[in-house]
Amino acid sequence: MRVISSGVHQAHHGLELFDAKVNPSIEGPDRADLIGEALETAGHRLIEPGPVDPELLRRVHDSVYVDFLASAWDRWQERETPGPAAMGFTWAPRGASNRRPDDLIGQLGYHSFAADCSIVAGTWAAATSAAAIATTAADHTIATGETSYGLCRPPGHHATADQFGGYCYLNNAAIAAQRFLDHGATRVAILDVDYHHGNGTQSIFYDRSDVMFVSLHADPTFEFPWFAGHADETGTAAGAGWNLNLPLPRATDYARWSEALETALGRIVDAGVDALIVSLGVDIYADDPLGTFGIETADFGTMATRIGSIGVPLTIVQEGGYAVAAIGDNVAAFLAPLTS
Ligand code: SP5
Ligand code: ZN
Repeated sequence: MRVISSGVHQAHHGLELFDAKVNPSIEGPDRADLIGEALETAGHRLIEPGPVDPELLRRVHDSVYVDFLASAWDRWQERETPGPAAMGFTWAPRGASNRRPDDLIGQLGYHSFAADCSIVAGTWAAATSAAAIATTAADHTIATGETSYGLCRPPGHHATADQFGGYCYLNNAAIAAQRFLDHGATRVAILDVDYHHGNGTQSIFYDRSDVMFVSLHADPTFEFPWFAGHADETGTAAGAGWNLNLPLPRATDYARWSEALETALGRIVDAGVDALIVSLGVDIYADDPLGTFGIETADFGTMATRIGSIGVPLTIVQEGGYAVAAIGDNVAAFLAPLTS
C-alpha cells in the first residue's frame, strides 16, 4: 500500500455561501492534515507526488477551463476592490445560450455550478497538487499492481470537464482513470462511495464505455448536487449502460449500504475491468455534519475488505468527509485491510 500526499493544499481554504451567509468552507486544510497524521500513526509513510502532467489535465478537462482556473485569482486581483474570494454569482437559465462571457464575473458563473465553492490565492496550486497526487497514485498501481491511496485535497468528483463546484476544481478520480487508459488499460471502473453523487465524474465519462462510473450516494431528491445522481441516468451513445447510480435514502446504515455495494461490485466484476478507482468520501460516516447516513468507523474496514476481494488493481483517491474528529480514523480503517 502506497500513500501519496503533499502539504501544498494548506494554502487553499475557500469561502462557502450557505443560509445567505458566507463562511470559511467546511472543506478546510485540517481535513487532509488530520488524515495524514492518522495514517502516519497507523504506520503508513507519506510519499510526495511527482509533477502535475498538464497534458493529462487537458485530456480530462476543457483547455479553456484549465486556463481559466490557472489565471482566475490573478484576474480577480486586478479588480478595483477584489473581495476575499472569487465566486460564481449568475448561472445559465435553462435553455440559455452556451456562449462564454468575456468578463471574469460572467466566466465565474460559466465555469461553476454551486456557491459552496470559491477560488482563493492557493486554489490553483492545491488543485494541481491534488491532480498530481492522483496521477502519482495511479502510476504506482500501474507499475506494481499494488494498491495506492492519493490524499487528494481539494476533492474532485463534483468537477466536470469545465465547471467547479462542491469544493472540487479538477476531477482527481477522472484524471487517475485517464492515466490507466493512457498506460494500456482497456476499461476501468470508478466506484464512488462519497455521500454525495459524483456528478462531475459521471458527466466526464457519460458518453464513454472505457470508464464505467458506479456511485452509491444520497438520493438527489433530498441532497446536493441536486441535479444528477438518479437511477435512470445510465449513460448515452457509446456510454449507454456504463453508468450506474444507486441513490439511497436518508439514514442509510451499513446493512442497507452494503446491499447496494454488492450490486455495484457485481456490475464491476461483470464488466471485467483492468483497474478500479475508488472515490473515497468518508462523509457517509454517522457523525458527518453534511451527511445523514449511519456508517460507523469499523464499517469502513468491512467495505474495503469486500472491495479488495474482487482482486482488481486498486487506486483510491480522497473525496469528502467533514467529521474532522474521526476523519483520520475513518480513512485509516478503510486502508487497513488493503495491505498489498
Ligand atoms: C466533495 C464533497 O463532499 N462535496 C460536498 C459539497 C456539498 N456542499 C454543499 C453543502 C451545503 C451544506 N453546508 C452546510 C454548512 C453548515 N455550516
Ligand atoms: Zn461528499
